Amino acid sequence: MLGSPAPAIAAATFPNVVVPAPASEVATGTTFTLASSATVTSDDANVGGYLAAILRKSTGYALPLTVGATTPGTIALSLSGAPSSVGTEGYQLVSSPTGVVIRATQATGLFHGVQTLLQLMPASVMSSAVKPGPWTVPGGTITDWPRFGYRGAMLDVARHFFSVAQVEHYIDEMALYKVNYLHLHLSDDQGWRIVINSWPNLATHGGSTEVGGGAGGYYTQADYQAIIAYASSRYITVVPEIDMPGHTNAALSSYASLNCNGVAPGLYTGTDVGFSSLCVSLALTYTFIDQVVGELAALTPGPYIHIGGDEASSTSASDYQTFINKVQPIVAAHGKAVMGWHNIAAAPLASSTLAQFWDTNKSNSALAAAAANGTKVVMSPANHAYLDMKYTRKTKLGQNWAGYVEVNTAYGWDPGNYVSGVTGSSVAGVEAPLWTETIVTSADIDQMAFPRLPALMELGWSQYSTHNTTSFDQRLGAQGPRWAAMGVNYYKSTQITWP
Ligand code: TNX
Repeated sequence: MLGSPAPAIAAATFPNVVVPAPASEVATGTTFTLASSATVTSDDANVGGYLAAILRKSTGYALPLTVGATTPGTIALSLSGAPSSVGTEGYQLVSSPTGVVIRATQATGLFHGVQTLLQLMPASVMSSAVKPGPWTVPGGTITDWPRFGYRGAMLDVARHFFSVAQVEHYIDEMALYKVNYLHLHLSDDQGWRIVINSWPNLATHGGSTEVGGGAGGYYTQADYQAIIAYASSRYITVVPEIDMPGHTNAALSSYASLNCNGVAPGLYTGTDVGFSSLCVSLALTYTFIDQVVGELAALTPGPYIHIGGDEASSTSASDYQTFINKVQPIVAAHGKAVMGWHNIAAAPLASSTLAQFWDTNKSNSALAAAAANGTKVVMSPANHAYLDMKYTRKTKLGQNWAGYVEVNTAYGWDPGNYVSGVTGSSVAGVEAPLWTETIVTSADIDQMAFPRLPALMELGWSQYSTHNTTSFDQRLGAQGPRWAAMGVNYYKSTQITWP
């Protein structure tokens, strides 16, 4: 009939389930269903093995894996043919009725594509027991790459010690949300957690307790290397932190000679901060740092050694500057770049030094000046990014000195435009620190990290054009059944509708 409108064809859309939100999604409306006869091919053995292991457990299918095959399997992970827009960490995922192809330029991109594929499948795919399926994947193309190159999670193993197995468990959880740096806070007033062969008392004495007076513990150098290898199998780089000049009571207690007065203080099991300092005027202090950093650098393949530098309230301002000036070249001499809490911007910073912003105050003139001079900054504002802040007044674990951090507070800021004078290309990324004064078990870690860690990693990965609280809350809700399938002890925020 003349003038009648053409019938509307509903455009297909992907289900709104992927966290972090991908850069681009084009749905076709078709569905792929994994059959028991399906095969997996991969140009990278590690990523192929990772995917096949997860799928075999929950589907019960054989899913034979061929590495470097010329004919693609039902699920094919390919290191050729990716569009250049995906860069080094991104991927393109194409799901058609006959199978799924993920293309990337590097194994890390394939791994990120695999996380997206798993999130497009039913939640029970994450179960470690066989489930019924059907194992469907919606059809279409996802092309995805990160906004920021640094997407970190920090675990404080000093206030409470966590075993290698516990750290690996957390690594597996963070990998689901495209984290690429694990910052290990290895020393503090309450404990020193890694063996340094040239200063053995650090671990044996300094590692012998923790907050509350428990047994503490420490990593042997082999343990530390095992954590690094495990993280690397999930495309995560370890950043070790030795906090100095403050937060050093465990070291000062281990060696009387490191103290200005030559007297070793006792071990400390409380939760105060700001009372300890290395002796800035002592030559031995720098021999100590050189040897500690030397051993740590030799064990660490990643580019950064984190020197802390926070809350040095027992160090005078001029001593603090002297100290940072002396320590930066020591780290550089061992072939590493310095990372430090933003307080280090009180001293002139080397161009390779990465500052980590943690304050609740958005204006910081020293940091803005450093950024104007080329310093890159990782954003961890305590009132949005600290996983040890309570969600609400009722939260049992955690602290509240930076306020309460509910899910939408964790999500509701833009790391690329947050601290005045530290925007755009000055921002290296986002990190979610978990301090552990009140955190003791893996279930505690889960409770504080989920769902806020995925919220923060969406800020780190997703293009800011995708930022939308309504969409995010829906996608986050879709993670709940996945965490249930994995046994993650997540916080059921009332801000989210959990299906
Ligand atoms: C501040 S902010 C600290 C840590 C505490 C934390 C507790 C910063 C770099 N340091 O020493 O563990 O608060 O929330």
